[in-house]
Amino acid sequence: MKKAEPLNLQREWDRPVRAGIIKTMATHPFQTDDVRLNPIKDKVLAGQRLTETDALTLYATGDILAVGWLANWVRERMHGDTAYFNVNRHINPTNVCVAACRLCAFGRKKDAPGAYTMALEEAFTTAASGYSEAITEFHIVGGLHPDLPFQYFLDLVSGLKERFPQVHLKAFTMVEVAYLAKRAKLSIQETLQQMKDAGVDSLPGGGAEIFSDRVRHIICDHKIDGDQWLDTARLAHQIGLKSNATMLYGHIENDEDRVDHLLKLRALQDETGGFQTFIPLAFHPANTPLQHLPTTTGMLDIKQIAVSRLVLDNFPHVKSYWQMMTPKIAQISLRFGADDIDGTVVEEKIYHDAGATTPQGLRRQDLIRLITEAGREPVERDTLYRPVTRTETSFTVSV
Ligand code: V47
Repeated sequence: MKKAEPLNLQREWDRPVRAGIIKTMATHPFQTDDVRLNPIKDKVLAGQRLTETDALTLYATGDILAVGWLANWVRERMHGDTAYFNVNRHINPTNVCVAACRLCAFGRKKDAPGAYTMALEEAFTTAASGYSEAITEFHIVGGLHPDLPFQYFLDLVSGLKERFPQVHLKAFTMVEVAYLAKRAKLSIQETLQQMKDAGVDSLPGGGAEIFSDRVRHIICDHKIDGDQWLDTARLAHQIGLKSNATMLYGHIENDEDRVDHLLKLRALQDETGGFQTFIPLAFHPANTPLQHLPTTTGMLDIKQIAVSRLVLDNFPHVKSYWQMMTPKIAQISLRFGADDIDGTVVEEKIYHDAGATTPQGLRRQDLIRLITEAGREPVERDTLYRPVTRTETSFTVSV
């Protein structure tokens, strides 16, 4: 009797990705039957800047593979096969917020059920609870609390710095900065300087939403407007704080609004060079006043990543944030323009309140697997994109 073949119990993802299994798109010739894309291809390959009309064409075309080919070409020229991730924890000190944005399911009025504000000690304990993973970044954002004094936020930052000196503090959106400045009766510049002095190392990209006044009036009426967001970012960059930038898409905006947003960010980046990463955020409508809207589709998510990479030629990084995009779309995005999928995150709240079905955190090895199976080389980074090398118990950052 023929002996049975031994069962291969090795899981698919434990096998090494064989070189050449996944051919980079760049090894295939560019092809499209959409003639409008040919002049755009010529510009991209010549390293020329795309115009507003080009960007609108990229949104309008149905040829996602051609747009993806171009974005991938740029991405590989900038980063080769490297795909970044980091080990971070989100801390949301309060969900109490006066803004009542229609886009948001996270914010609560002060006395509403579910409203919370962490005492400082509670925030420090929360920070410490994920620390076993040797976190390199705390991402700290929260609501616009009507009573918490500016000093609370300074003490939060300095207390975290004191307890976790090697962790980068990426804290407070431009919207929070502007609100705290108003409440503390300080200039934006002074507010940013005091935050920096207390230990803020850089700023996250949130609150940008969509700069268009028409859309902003509907989705986040009481937030600072687009120009104020950009002015605050400019001031942060001028005092040496790097920041990220986001764009919330997939609600009531149109292609023109998205292009306007990208071009405004590109213009500011020409001026300051202070942006590190652009992160398109797919709108999650559940539990928001806009919950009648459909969620984004995979095609739009992928296209948004690709168009961002092509238009934002002066942004070093485009992140496909797996919490928003799902791990599957984030992984595919690594071949459509993205070079980063963000981090372990640990305890994401903002999109989970808005119905996100993704896990609230992933482990290092999960991120590495996603990247490796996309045929990319995982590189753990710190917030400033310096490679992180780990041993069992510690990590070092290459400078
Ligand atoms: O500004 C709020 C968005 C942002 C919803 O800088 C929503 O590295 C979708 O900016 N559906 C905060 N989005 C998150 C953010 C971020 C995330 C990850 C990394 C970085 C970074 C920044 O989340 C808000 C808003 O645009 N948001 N509600 C919602 N229902």
